[in-house]
Parts: sequence; C-alpha cells; structure tokens
Amino acid sequence: MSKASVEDIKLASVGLRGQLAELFADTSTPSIPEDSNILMKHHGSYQQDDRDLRAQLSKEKKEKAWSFMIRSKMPGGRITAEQWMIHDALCTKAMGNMRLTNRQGIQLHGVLKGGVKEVISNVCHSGLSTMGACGDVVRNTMGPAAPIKDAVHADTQKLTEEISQRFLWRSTAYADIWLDGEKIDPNWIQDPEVNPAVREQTKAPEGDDPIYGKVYLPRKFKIGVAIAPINDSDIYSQDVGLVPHVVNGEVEGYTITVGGGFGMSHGQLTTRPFLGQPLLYAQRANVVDAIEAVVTTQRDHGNRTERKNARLKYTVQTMGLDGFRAEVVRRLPGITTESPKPLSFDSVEDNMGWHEQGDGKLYCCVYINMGRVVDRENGPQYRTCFAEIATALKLPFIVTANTNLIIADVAPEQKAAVDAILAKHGVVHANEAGFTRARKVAHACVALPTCGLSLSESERALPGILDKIDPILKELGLEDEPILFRMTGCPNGCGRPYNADFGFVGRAPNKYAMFVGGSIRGNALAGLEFKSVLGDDIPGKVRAFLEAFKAERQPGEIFADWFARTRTKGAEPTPEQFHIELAERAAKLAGEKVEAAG
Ligand code: SRM
Ligand code: SF4
Repeated sequence: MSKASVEDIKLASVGLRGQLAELFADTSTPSIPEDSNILMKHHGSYQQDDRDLRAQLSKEKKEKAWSFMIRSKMPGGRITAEQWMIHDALCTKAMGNMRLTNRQGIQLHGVLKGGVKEVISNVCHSGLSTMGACGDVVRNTMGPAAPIKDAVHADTQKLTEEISQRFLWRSTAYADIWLDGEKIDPNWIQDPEVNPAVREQTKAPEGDDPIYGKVYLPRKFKIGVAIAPINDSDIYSQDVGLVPHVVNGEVEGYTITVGGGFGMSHGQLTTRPFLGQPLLYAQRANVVDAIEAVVTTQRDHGNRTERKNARLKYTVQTMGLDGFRAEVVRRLPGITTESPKPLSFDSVEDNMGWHEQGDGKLYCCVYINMGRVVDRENGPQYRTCFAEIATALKLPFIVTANTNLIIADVAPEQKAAVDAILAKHGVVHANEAGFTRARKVAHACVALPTCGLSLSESERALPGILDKIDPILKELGLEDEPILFRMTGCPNGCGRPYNADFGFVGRAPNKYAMFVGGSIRGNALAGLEFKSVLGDDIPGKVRAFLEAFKAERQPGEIFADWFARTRTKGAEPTPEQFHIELAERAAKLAGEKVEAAG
C-alpha cells in the first residue's frame, strides 16, 4: 500500500474509528479489509495469516487461515502478577502462548476475529492497554529493566509512564469499539499522578488529536530510556533515546538522542539503519515537552509521500542535525536547553540471575528462549512456571528488551520458593544453565509463521544455530565474552541486528545476509560482511571471526573493540551514497507527481 493511501485512510477514519466496530461485530467473515487493518494497527493489532498453512490452503483454493496478533503495551516492561494471569488466561484465545517482545511488551498471536474484542477489553481491564502498541504513533516506551530501588531508577520509570501518557492518541474510538464506550478505567495507568489526564482522553474532539492532529505521525515512533552504563533499551536504535544526568544521586535532566532506526530494504540505499545522535540536554521538568517538540517536528516535517523514508531518522538526515535541533528549540519557547552530556555505555545485556534491588528485596532475571512463554515439549514449562509464581507468590514481572523476564520484589524468604518453582518446571535461570554469555542476550524476531513480511525463519532458526555456536565459544574459551548475536527474518530489523556483533538478516528461505562489527554497547553499526549465507553455514562463518579474535585480541579487549581495531567493516552505504540516492528518488517522485498532475 502506498504512503498516500495510508495517509488518506487515517484522515478518513475520523479519530481512527473507521468501520472497525461494525467489522468486528460481524462474525460471518474471518478477516477485515486491508484499509481497516491499517487502522487496526493503531489499536494494537495486526491481521495475519498462518504462513505454514498458506501454500496448502492456496493449493486447495481455500481462504487463508486468518487471525490477529494483539500487542499489549507496558511502559518499562512492568506487569503485575494479576495482569500476567489475565494475559495467561487470554493465551487460550491465542496460540496457547505469549511472546515477550523486544520493546518490553507482550504479543498474543492467532486470536480469531470473534475473540479480538474480548482480548483487548480484558487487557484494558487488567490495567494495561493495546492502544498505540502499533501504528503511526508513539509506541511502547522502553525503560531500564532492573527494579533497583533508587531515585534514578524511580525517575526513569516515572518518565516512561509520563511519556506513554502524553503520547496516547486521543479519540473516543478506542473505548467505544473495545469497551462499549465505557469510560477509561482510572486504574488504567498505575501511577495515580497521571490518571486524571488519562481520563481527559475521552474528551478529545473526534479526529483532531491535540498532538497528532488528523493524520497522526508519518510513521511509527519509538522512545527508550537507559541509565548509563547499561544500554538495555538500546537507545541508539530508537527515534528518541533518553539518558539521565545524575547529580548527588538525583536526576537533574536528560540527554535526548534522535534519529535512530533500523528498518531497511535489501539493496535499496535510500533505506538504511541509522544510530541515534545526541540532540540536546533538557532539565527534568522540561523533558516531556522537549520530546513533544521532537514528535511534532517529525509530524510536520516527516515524509508523507514515501512511507519507506518517513521515519524520524530520514527527517533528521534531510534537515541535518543542526537544522532539526533549531526547529525543536523553536518549538520550546521559554525553555532553555543545553548541549548533550557525554554518553558512555558498557552493554545492552540483562543482569541475569539473582540480585539485590536495594530495598531488602531481590530480583531474578530468567532466560526465556526467544521470549516465547510456552510450555515446551521436552523443555522448560515457561507458561506453567510463571503462572505458578504469579498465583502462589503474587510477584510482579518485568519484560526486558532482550525478551528475558525479571521476577521482581522477591522477599529473601521467598527466594527458595521461586527457585523451587523454576526448577520444578525446568526453567533454570541462565547463570546456572551453563549457557554462554552470548546466548543469554541473543535475540531473534518472530518471523514465520505469523509475520507477513518474513523472508526466512528467525525465532525458529536461531536457537538451533546457537546450539552450534555455543560449543565453538566454549571450545575457544570465549563462553564468558560479551558478544551480541541477533537475527531477523527480513531487513525490517525487528531483532535489532544492525548494531549487533553478528547480525543475520533473512533474504530468502534459509538464506541470510550476515552483518558483522556492531557492538554489545549498542553504539556501532555493523557492516555487510556476506550478502547471502545459508543457515547451516553460519556457525562456520562465525567460527572464523571468533578464532581470529582469540588469536589477535589484546588483553581484556572485547570482540567489538577487536573488530573495530583490526578489521574494515563490510560494504555499507556511506552517508554520501545515501544522500545521492535519496535526492535521486525525491527528483523521480517529484517528476512522477508533475506528470500525474499534468
Ligand atoms: Fe517490528 C513490522 C514484530 C520490534 C522494525 N514488526 C513488524 C510486524 C508487525 C510485521 C508487519 O508489519 O506485518 C512484526 C510482527 C511479527 C509477529 O508475527 O509478531 C514485528 N517488531 C516485532 C517484534 C514482536 C519483534 C520481537 O522479536 O520482539 C517487536 C515488537 C516490539 C513492540 O512491543 O512494540 C518489534 N520492529 C521492532 C524493532 C526493534 C525496536 O523497536 O526496538 C524494529 C527496529 C527499530 C526500528 O523501528 O527502526 C522494528 N517492524 C520494524 C519495521 C521496519 C520499520 C522501518 O522503519 O522501516 C517493520 C515494518 C514496517 O513498519 O513497515 C516492522
Ligand atoms: Fe517480521 Fe521482518 Fe520484523 Fe522479523 S524483522 S518480525 S520477519 S517484519
């Protein structure tokens, strides 16, 4: 679907309402038309079909096996035991499992059309929501996962909630369609300080959102907060990244980065991943306003004719960082901003295993294989395990950006019970499992069978590949090295492969482009090393790099630094090439338009 038509669909929808109520009330058909699917994304759901069945059904001339993926938003990944159990119960309406996402949300796949309203309304009544989990709006805001009880962590969590709150789209359509017009539950967002404004949401005039206007943003918009030196929200991959500046143990303000983003198309230079760049520093009281100035600059200057170039990263490239900054500052009258503070990160990894959280309680970060909370045949019984922890011990959870799960607020006397439940269901936390360090942080996007865009396997392929890489790491004595492996089933980059040490990007069934030379710190882009590698050949290609690293590394040097010191990154478009291609495309588009208009 071309960009212009998505814009038209949003405009005509009047507050993203469209025909969704009527379509979901009609259970005589299993699917909805594509224009309504576009609106549906803003409500937190995608229509999908089972790709494992597609060929057979097509051969039998039968309709595709349609269903819906429903994504819950949880600022900073926070979810209570009760909310977890509501999602657990909703698994029976889905594929029997839930998928933790790498933006700290939860996805339920395979929900049939007749079950969508029940799932969304239950998520809302749990105190979470699906509103704006997808679509051309600000998505789930990411934050530091570790539940450390200090002023800085408290502030970053509060900020993720304030951001979520500020950038919810405002129209009665959501409540009307999914909650039968019920006023938004005052407990919808847990922080009482932000509740009154949430209730105000239902008063916004139809189709004229105070921030998003009538056509919302040109494209999706992502925000993440990280506390240096831990970059678990992978801030350089975000449209907006936020890093607190701490003075005497308190947050004084935040450095704001802009223009990160990873989507690209194979071989198309006008689309490419970019790392975020530091834009400015704002005092704490002004941070959300400063973000709003960035969001509205993108709203007004983002590319609304070419959807492939509509993300903030392209707007920043087109305006130039200085030009972009000038426009943001112009939108902040009376607010003083400063130069960004220097940023320095160690790692995007989770702090696995048991730790003190600073209030006498403990937390435990548990490895979840590819984020899929499922009872595996001959493997960990993840779903049963966490349901038991939620019901028996009433402990809250936190989804990490590496799709692992933290069990939080554990009293010391509950630790043995948690360990016993984990062990009973075969869920050993990774520190004890003999996994390599690399495996605990490795991630693959969902891809087949649900993702309509995937060109290859990802979530179902990476574990088998890591089964072969783990022994290589151990053989070379590299099992404790910080090395980041990420995979995606297509170049859209959901698994954030482009800043990994090793990123595998699906091109075709069992074929991957191999990127090498990012960093476990999340602050470097990898280069294209091999255009097409068979899945089975990946471990061998990785081995060659690991052997060279082992032989050539200096004492204490990590893989990313060794690579940067000794290797030239594989072919990647230079910024100059990118701008030439972009200018050529713009000229072509303008020419086409003139022709069409004429
Ligand atoms: Fe993503 C589209 C899954 C994080 C870049 N992403 C999709 C869709 C919805 C496919 C579609 O459009 O039909 C995928 C659904 C698959 C399925 O069956 O569940 C999908 N993306 C995911 C998740 C579940 C992957 C995961 O392994 O966890 C992540 C959900 C996060 C969440 O809770 O909101 C997810 N997607 C990302 C990330 C990483 C991030 O945000 O930190 C990226 C790269 C960063 C970025 O946005 O630049 C990402 N997803 C994309 C893109 C490319 C966007 C672009 O600028 O070109 C698409 C395609 C699109 O938007 O056209 C996409
Ligand atoms: Fe689907 Fe591609 Fe995203 Fe993977 S990277 S989930 S294959 S859109």
